[in-house]
Amino acid sequence: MKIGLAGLPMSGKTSIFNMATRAKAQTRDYLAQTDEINNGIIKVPDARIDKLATIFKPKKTTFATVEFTDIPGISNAESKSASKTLANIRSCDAIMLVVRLFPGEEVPHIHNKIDPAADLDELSLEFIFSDLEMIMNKIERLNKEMKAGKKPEMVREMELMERLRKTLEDNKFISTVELTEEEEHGLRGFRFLTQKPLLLIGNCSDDQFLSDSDSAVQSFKTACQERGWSPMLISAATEMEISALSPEEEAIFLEEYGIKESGRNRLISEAYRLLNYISFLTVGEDEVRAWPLQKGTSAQKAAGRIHSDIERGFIRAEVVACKDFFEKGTMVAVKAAGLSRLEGKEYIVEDGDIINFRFNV
Ligand SMILES: Nc1nc2c(ncn2[C@@H]2O[C@H](COP(=O)(O)OP(=O)(O)OP(=O)(O)O)[C@@H](O)[C@H]2O)c(=O)[nH]1
Ligand SMILES: [Mg+2]
Repeated sequence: MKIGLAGLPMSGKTSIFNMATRAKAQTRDYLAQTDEINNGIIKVPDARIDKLATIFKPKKTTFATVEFTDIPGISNAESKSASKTLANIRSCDAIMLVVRLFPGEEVPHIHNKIDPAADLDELSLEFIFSDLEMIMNKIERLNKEMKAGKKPEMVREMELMERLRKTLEDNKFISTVELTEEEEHGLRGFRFLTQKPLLLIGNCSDDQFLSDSDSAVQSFKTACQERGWSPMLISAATEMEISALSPEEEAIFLEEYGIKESGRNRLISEAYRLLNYISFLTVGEDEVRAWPLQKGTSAQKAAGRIHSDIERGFIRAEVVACKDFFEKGTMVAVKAAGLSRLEGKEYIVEDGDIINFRFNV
């Protein structure tokens, strides 16, 4: 799963990328607009895995991972680099849109002032236009095909495309359209920008982070609310410094400043939630591991995440909720208490299930 950091130029995307991945990618200075895309893979912090590793003392401990990609700013729809940027965003599974809230005259800005609501209008228009263009092309192709011979599925598809067109022309995102499972499936190939899971990051100063009454913060939150998007505040400059510390130093720093959770951890867990992901766990002497999985996945499909042989030869899944395991302390005690379940292939895996697959190949 890949999460794209997108937004207007100079909003702090690369700073947030550095904070999330502990990387040291070049942030923007006045002179250089970098066209570079930064990619980084980060492990998803998981206290359950830490705990299981101390119990099983495995040779290897593996956390779930999320891939972040930092995309240069969208400047304007006319330029070539803008369409390249939008294509890069299209290839992501979810978008984190970075909006600048922090003040500072010295940094050039698209409206020459800090105006999160206007930034959001501009970004959403770029996305809407880009999707609309794809839909218009599709409608044109369908019209041609229908002239050559009208088939019922073409009529259905045309009806859907017209519905999406109307939505976008009304300035709304495709994610607001109710789709049947079949329609949803049919649209997957388009990778519409306005259909992707979306998280709004307000990049603010330390003062703004602590003050709810700041006007930029207010305007950002209201604009998100109006559109039904979830907002999150991060002070990228400070968090980038925090993430350059060693984990021990970081813990001391956070404690000293009374910060409950680092921005990096908040960002990663939000990313997980945004993608509707859970983790199932496997344990043993060789490896303790978290496996990311879309919520609602069956046990047999989950087995396929480990190996296609296990999916194919699936017999049963032996499932123990890790909460029960931590309470009882050992697998023997869990079984004695009747808390180990044998589940079939249709069983829907839950977050924190410790699973041992029985299979036959
Ligand atoms: N004061 C302050 N400055 C910041 C903050 N975040 C980023 N900056 C500064 O803003 C400038 C742009 O930051 P970047 O992270 O490079 O922004 P970007 O969105 O990646 O920019 P492009 O890739 O060029 O679109 C840099 O000079 C940063 O140091 C912040 O939270 N506070
Ligand atoms: Mg950048």
